[in-house]
Amino acid sequence: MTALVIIAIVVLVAIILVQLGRLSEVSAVIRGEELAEEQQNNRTAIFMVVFLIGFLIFCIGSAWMYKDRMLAYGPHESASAHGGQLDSLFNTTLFFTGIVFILTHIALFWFSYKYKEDKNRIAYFFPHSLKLEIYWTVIPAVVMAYLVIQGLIAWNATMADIKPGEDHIEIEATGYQFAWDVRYPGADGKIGTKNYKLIQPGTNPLGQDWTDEKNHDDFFVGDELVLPVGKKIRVRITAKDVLHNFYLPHFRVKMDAIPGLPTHFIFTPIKTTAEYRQELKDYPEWQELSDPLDPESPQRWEVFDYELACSELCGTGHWAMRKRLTIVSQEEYDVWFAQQQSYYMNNIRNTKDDPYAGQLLGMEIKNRAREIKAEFASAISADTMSTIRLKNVFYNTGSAELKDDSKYELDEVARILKENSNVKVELGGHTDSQGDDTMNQNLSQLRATSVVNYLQKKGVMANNLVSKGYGENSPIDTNDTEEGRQNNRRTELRIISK
Ligand SMILES: [Cu+2]
Repeated sequence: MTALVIIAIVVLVAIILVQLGRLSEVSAVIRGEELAEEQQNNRTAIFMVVFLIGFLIFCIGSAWMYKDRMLAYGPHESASAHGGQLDSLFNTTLFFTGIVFILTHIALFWFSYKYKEDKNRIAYFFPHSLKLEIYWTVIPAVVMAYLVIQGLIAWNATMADIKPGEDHIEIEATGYQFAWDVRYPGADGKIGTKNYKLIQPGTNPLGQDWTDEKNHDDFFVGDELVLPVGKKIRVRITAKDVLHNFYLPHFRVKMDAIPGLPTHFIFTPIKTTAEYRQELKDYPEWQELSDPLDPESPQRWEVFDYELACSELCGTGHWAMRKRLTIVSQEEYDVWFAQQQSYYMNNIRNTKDDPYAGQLLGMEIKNRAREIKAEFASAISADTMSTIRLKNVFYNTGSAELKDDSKYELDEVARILKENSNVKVELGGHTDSQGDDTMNQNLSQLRATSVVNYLQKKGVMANNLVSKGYGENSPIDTNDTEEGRQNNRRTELRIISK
């Protein structure tokens, strides 16, 4: 509405000026051309000065009025470590160009006024001035050199790569029409290798190489990226189809994402999302309702989020390339990180695409050791004598011979028992109900014995170990389904004294 009124006023003023011009033409016929022309010149000259004053007030006033909405001012001071330097570079440039802008406009319009036509004035002949030429060459050259040098210093500081061994987190952002795939490295801190030839729409969008163990714990984030405050972040930036641009405005991070030419950007967040919101809280424009139609809605500062946007016009769905970025404390980040699920383990493991289908991974072995250790610790501290199921002890079918991959769990059990030499345990063998009862009883006893023998071989004291075959007498599940029978065929470790 206000805009319409302003446009209407401008149009009306223009019509008035045109009508005045016509009026003077008519009056010229009546009063004589010369006099009319002189009056017209005087009027135009005065308009020039009025316009100059109005224009400068408008420029400076609007900059002042909207300064809190621009990056680098008021509530939008940089949220990254390098951002302040870039902001001050922009301000220095604005300072010098601002001086030139104001002086040239004053000169342009003031001279139009001062040198309006005057019949009694003769033009001054001024062919050459060496002094002036030196001034207008040297001053801009010095200012430009200063700006370029400052720019180079800021550029080198901002673009400096991570030094070898420097603590940082590396993530990867791949742009495509119209989204970002953002990949985190998982617990090993390393992003796995990829190859475009391995891209499978749906199952392997980036072409991750599953034979590379570094890929096994990598994970993707959905609509929200989470990063810790105060930590150096290196973002590998790339694209799959056309040019995109990785843009985090509040952090002054902006880099092209180019198909086939990986780029990167390094930044250190210095304000958490919560801290940034607290800063916004003091500004009236951020105290407005987030939804003007809903008086119950929270104020704008309360729902503010940092954002990742694509700032390359990459196609019709360009606007959809947005994600939230939440900056949290290191402790909150660790909690979030621990909850993330590996893409490989959830989507690829033991499918036809898994080169390690049926084999144990180094990561899984470590996880099993960690798991049994935790179970043992809680069993020892418990008041009752608890039982731990050895989920990863396997035998050859119908035999008591241990399979090779049982050793990972048993080695860990042996290590724990040697550390806790006051603890006595019973190893119990269990079968399902299929087949002959006596045979099951014997098999379970033999299996328990072979576990005891293995543990003894690994250095556990013989009088701390008891073996017992339970046959099919202690089922923990139904024997009517294959899954139930599988649960019943098991080896258990029971603490009998401690
Ligand atoms: Cu894009």
